[in-house]
Amino acid sequence: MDLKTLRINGSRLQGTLEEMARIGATPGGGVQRLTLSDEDKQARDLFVKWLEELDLEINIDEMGNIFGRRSGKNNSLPPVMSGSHIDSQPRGGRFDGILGVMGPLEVLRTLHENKIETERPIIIVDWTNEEGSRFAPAMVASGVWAGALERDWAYDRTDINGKRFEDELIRIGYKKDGPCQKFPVHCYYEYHIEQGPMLERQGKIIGAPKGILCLHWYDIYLTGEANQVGPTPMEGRHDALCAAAEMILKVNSLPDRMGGNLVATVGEIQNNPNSRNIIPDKVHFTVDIRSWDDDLALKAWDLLRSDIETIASRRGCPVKIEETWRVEHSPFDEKLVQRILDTSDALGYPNLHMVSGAGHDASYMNQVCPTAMIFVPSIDGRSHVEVENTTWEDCEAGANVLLHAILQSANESSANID
Ligand code: HGY
Ligand code: MN
Ligand code: MN
Repeated sequence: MDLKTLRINGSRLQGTLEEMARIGATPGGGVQRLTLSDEDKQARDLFVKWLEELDLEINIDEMGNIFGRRSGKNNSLPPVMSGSHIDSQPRGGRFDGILGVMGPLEVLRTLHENKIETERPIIIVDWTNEEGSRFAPAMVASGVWAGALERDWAYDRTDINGKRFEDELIRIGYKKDGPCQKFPVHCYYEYHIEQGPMLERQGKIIGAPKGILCLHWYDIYLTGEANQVGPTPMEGRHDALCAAAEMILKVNSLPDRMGGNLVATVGEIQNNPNSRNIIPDKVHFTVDIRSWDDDLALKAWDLLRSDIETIASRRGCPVKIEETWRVEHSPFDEKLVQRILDTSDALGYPNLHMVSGAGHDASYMNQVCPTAMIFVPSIDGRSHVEVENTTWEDCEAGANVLLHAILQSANESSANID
């Protein structure tokens, strides 16, 4: 058969995405499949069942990463790999992550039913805990696999209720024996929604990011002095929430003060005792700083850190700062990115060379092998929300690009990307 005419089955891809969206479905039309939750387990079990139907060799490792391997004609060659994450944000969307797992699944189903053999083996992967919302940081399991993070450090991470990562992994039955260690991979493709407004604004269907911003995460813990709000004079209070409020505005003004392309956000806060008639004495909040320029992000943190220390001492609220996680910016393999653009052109999909502001497991895969991503538009640029949406036509288009990028890579015998 002329492989050029091969296309994925768009309605079957839609069916798998709709079936996955029913797992952890939220009233607002999104999903909640927090890492290592019962919903994550349910979706993983379904994914494994679908892999079994394709006679793939299934391996699950000690971080719960799920690999499905399709043999090639020459199994001594390093495989082509493609995957993403099944876990979601709280009240997240029906496409973030899962499209990057259902997309390669649809590719493998298409190759399977057309009995197409490739030179190289192909591996599909679901990475545990990409989101980092329940257990910080993000991309922790691809980070351990890539050798960038320590497994036991990840195992000891706890959620807001003090539950340990490892215990939850065991509870859902996905802590297996396979070592979470990198092995040779020819190249890695990750298919994702674009999580921004660029593609839609420019009327493009396919995005090919040149890479991913650096992500730096910090945790700030403030201690004040609780007291009755009525009789306690304003003068001399040690109000941890007011200290946090001043600091949060310093985070928000950081990009302007740094004058560069940088984003800085406080997304999570806990305030205790959180009673309207007690002055707060314990506050925790998170800081997320991202930039294409790692040094700019580090300089921004230096400035913010001194802001935090100044405010904390002026308000008499001792502060504990945790430098929780940093992953450098990830410039992808230019030839592989070009392959995405050329394949999109060949398939007639308008495309855009861009940057990814969202983090992905591809950040760590980029430290192991040539890596590239395929984006399709998020309607109104919205993601990490229940209204996250992408048209089925665009989902199909992106999966066709993924199909042909994987075919090209899986049929190149030389170690170099042609
Ligand atoms: O934080 C991110 O950008 C990703 O969704 N984990
Ligand atoms: Mn994602
Ligand atoms: Mn996400």
